[in-house]
Amino acid sequence: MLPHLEISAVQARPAMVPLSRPITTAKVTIDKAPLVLIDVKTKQGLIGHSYIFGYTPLSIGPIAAFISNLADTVIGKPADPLSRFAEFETMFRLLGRQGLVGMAIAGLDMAFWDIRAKAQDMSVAAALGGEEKPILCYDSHGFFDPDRDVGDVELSLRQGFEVLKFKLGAETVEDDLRRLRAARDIAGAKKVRLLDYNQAFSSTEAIRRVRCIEEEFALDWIEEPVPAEDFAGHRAVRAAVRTPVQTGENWWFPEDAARALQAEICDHAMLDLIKIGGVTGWMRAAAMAQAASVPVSSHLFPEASAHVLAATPNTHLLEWMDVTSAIALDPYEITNGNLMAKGPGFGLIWDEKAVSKYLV
Ligand code: SMN
Ligand code: MG
Repeated sequence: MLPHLEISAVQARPAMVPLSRPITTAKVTIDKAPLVLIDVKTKQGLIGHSYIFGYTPLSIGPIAAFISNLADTVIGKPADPLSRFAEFETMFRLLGRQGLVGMAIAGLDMAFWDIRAKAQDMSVAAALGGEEKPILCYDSHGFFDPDRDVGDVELSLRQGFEVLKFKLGAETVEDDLRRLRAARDIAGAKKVRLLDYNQAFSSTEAIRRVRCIEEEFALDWIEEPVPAEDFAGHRAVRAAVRTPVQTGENWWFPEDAARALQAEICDHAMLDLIKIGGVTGWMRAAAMAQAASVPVSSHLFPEASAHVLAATPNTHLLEWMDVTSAIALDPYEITNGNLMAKGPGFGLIWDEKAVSKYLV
């Protein structure tokens, strides 16, 4: 029986953390990572660490404040992820767990799993019954600009990535093709394998664009060609093009995964730990994907994703995007295009000296 891991304190700190590479889509540029750092302490002295990526500086203050409100509902209770997850589900049945509410719940769930694994002196991967093994990654590039981003692609090659993703959605498909060709000239056709439209188009325009691109590029997936909630649009694209359709980074909790998989909107699924409901949500959604024979990849959160993908039977790819190296002691590093889970817990330790520079 695990020692009764009573939660004694919860800390949520908003921070704007420098990125080694800005995140660019056709519409927005994120040059600093808007994060909420979560630390859950237990009476027995363990500390669970996790973080939330908030997409915009506007979100991190409210998320941190909401987590502080949630703290009052868990202090004095055991850091048992499944019990706390069920309690939050009941607590927010009327309000709903989408948006900042869901992100806060997921962030706490991940900190609880970090504690549970540390209490057994294990990694989260091992605590889930998985093996700490190298997970094949792809390097997630942005809206490639040949005049700005050549060095980023060359670094990917030096790091041993075999798979690269680029975000597209320029004004014209000709401009998309120009960008892709420039990336292929550097990396070679075999490595330019994934495209992300970030929900940019109607199904008609997405079909037109993908049909143009797949004439010249053999892709493993085209991601979010239409708005995430447009299931009919995803299905229409999937039926009209040869390239597999990828989506899922905007599925809220396993219930959204169930609806999307039942509607057969995609060939692949990519789960976002903070939107799918943390580790608890991930394990449930990944099981549904396996039952539907849909391969599972991760979105963001590479550190924790290396752990859950090690316990996911139909693992496909881990999205590499360096978000925490500026604030982590012993940051995760890519080895020959792969990433390996390390413990104890998620193997995430904050460099408090660095963190203090970026708190907002
Ligand atoms: C993405 C969008 C915005 C921020 C981070 C990542 C993108 C992806 O959808 O799949 O990497
Ligand atoms: Mg995406």
